[in-house]
Amino acid sequence: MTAPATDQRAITMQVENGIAVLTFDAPGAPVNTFSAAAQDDLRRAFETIHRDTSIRAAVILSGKRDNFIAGADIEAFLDFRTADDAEAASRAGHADFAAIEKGKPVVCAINGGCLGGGTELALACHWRIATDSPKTTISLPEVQLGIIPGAGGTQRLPALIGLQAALDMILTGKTVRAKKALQLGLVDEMVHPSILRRVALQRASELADGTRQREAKHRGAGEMLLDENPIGRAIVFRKAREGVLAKTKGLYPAPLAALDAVAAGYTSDGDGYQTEARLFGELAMTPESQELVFLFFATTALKRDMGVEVAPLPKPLPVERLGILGAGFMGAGIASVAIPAGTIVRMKDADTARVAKGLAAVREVMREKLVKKQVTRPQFDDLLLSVSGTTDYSGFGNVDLVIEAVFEDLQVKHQVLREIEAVVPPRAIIASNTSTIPIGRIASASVRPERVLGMHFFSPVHKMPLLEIITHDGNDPQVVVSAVSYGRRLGKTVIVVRDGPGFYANRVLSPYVNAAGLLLDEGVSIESIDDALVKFGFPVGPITLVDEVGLDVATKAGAIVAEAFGARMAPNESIQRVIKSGRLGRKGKRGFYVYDDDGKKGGVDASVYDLLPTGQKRTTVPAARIVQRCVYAMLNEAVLCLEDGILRSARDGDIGAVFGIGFPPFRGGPFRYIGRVGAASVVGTLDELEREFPGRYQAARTLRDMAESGEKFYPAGKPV
Ligand code: T1G
Repeated sequence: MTAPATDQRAITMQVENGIAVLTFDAPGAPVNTFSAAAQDDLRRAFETIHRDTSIRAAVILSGKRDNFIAGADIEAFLDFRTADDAEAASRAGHADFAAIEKGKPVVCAINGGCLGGGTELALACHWRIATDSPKTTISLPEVQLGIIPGAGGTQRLPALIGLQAALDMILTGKTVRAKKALQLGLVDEMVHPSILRRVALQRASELADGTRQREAKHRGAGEMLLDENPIGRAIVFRKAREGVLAKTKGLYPAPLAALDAVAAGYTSDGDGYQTEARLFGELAMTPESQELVFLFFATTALKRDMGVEVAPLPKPLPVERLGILGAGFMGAGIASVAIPAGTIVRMKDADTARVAKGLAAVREVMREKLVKKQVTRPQFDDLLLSVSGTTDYSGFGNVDLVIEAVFEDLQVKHQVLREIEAVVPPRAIIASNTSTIPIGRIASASVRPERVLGMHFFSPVHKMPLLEIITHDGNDPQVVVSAVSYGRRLGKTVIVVRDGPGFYANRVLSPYVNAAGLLLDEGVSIESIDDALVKFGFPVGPITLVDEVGLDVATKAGAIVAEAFGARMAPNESIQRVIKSGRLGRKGKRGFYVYDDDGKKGGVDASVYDLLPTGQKRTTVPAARIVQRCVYAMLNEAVLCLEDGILRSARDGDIGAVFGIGFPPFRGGPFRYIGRVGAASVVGTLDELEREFPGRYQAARTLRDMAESGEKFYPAGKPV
């Protein structure tokens, strides 16, 4: 069946020596997905393959450079109206892949990203080949969308690679590369991309002729002992459930449902596929899944946003050489993400001891990569050769970008800015990693203020995904797009916000932390405050967060926003008193919690209560009220940031809160959460809180208008 000239089909087929070669190449799309049309193409192709006796076997491969198949078309989820709709989609997938599994031999030739339904297609095939390209990755990421594999993955993967290995992939959505996939038995061979097609056709022919059989992967005795008998499996499932609950606090239904679906596959009546389809349907309609799907589309749309409203878009300037001022925790953290991105880094600090400490911190992060086999030994050595230290400005004469991460003091920043502008090339971009000082104030000391902006990383830099880029009115758009583009090269999720005290992330975090401090002032226990917010979905509670960030940093940030926003941000007593007592938190091994010599966090340090307004006397506030007081302060401030033009869109606000300050992903972010609860209800709660805490919860005008109009921050459908 030859392809007509402008074939718009996603999957085309050609037959060579009795082998049908299916090429998946969705027209005009950067990645292949199982849209309804692509599924039809696949179904039709396999009907032909089964019917045509001259066809002995088939090969499936992708026509895309770095993508095999990215799974089901997630946009189609937006059309599911009921759980039955979604269940039907899963059943259709089951039928299609069962037809492939039961039919003539099919070889799956994987090059590039293979995710979700793409992996499930591979599992239904009879031989899997993956290329050793670094772009070739295999995963079942469905739980990250709040669903489970719905096209047989919960059934076929355990059968192929064993229960424990399968659960490890399904419950985390983790990605494996070809080498690991081969070890797991997930693929049968690994080849260089240049020979993939030839080897695939050869294998298809051998399978058809019966000269090649799949050998089941050899499994270790321990694995067999647990996987292959009901008692062993019961232990595996129990352990896995404990692990999931410990990690998710029971707030994410998908991984628990995945366990049920996998377990159903081992029951005598073998209705694993039924269970998978039913649970897939139910999960697709959960708010958790809908918010995680929102975050997927919001982050992919954000990848196209260069942060400026000018046309044509200026071309980003290259950043090959980076100068970092301050080799402390943040400076060294920035270096540790810059060198893996291929940047040559020169790091300066006041004396050799500080420089050496910074370089050692960079080495530690690289060593972690070596231990996790993310880099080879030679790559590890090369990375460390890309960073050097200095106590003067030698080596700064040809940098493209400078990021200063020096002490949070305007005078110090002005001094450093003047020094650096005297040595760097005029084209260099100068960024401040300040977390609160308005960029306009810093740039006021610059001879080239249009090239000065904020690049606010979050700690620890190599773990926190968000980068907040702060612009001031005088910025050159090319400088902004260059910083955005470089931030993405560092693997960061980048939002661009406008200048103002606390920018976005710290401005919305401050009233949240302050509310927690006011609860301490009233005698509420540290545990009940942190537990309430962790149960709401934050990774840690606000008091733990203050200890993590450092009481000095938190207090400095609090002071800047309090000066700017008055009563609404007026600081609480408790945190002030603890910092005045000299406690810094984890870094000083004394704060609200106790820390052992290695800085490992223990329980609450009861002696801290002696420093607080009510001393050892405690009062109780219901957890729901604690959440209201802290979270609603944040919600309202987020809307005020949009009103003040600090945020360019609600989308940036949601992504910034989720990826920067731990707002629960399954709640979508502050604006999504307001949308779910309803603006009228949010305003009602704010008004009630404002009556109790005058000046702290005055609802934003936008919220009042929305409460009237019923308008939402996001129209129905795909967020852009
Ligand atoms: N569905 C719809 N659109 C998708 C998509 C998908 N699965 N994957 C990518 N896109 C769009 C994306 O929105 C963007 O669009 C463009 O492709 C490029 O993406 C039955 C039910 C594949 C690693 O979770 O992780 O299978 O913004 O900018 O950085 O069990 O996209 O250009 O308009 O991200 O190179 C499981 C999700 C589905 C994979 C590529 N699959 N995708 O990253 O490009 S559920 C996933 C990704 C499932 C089965 C179940 C990444 C990528 P636009 P991009 P990239």
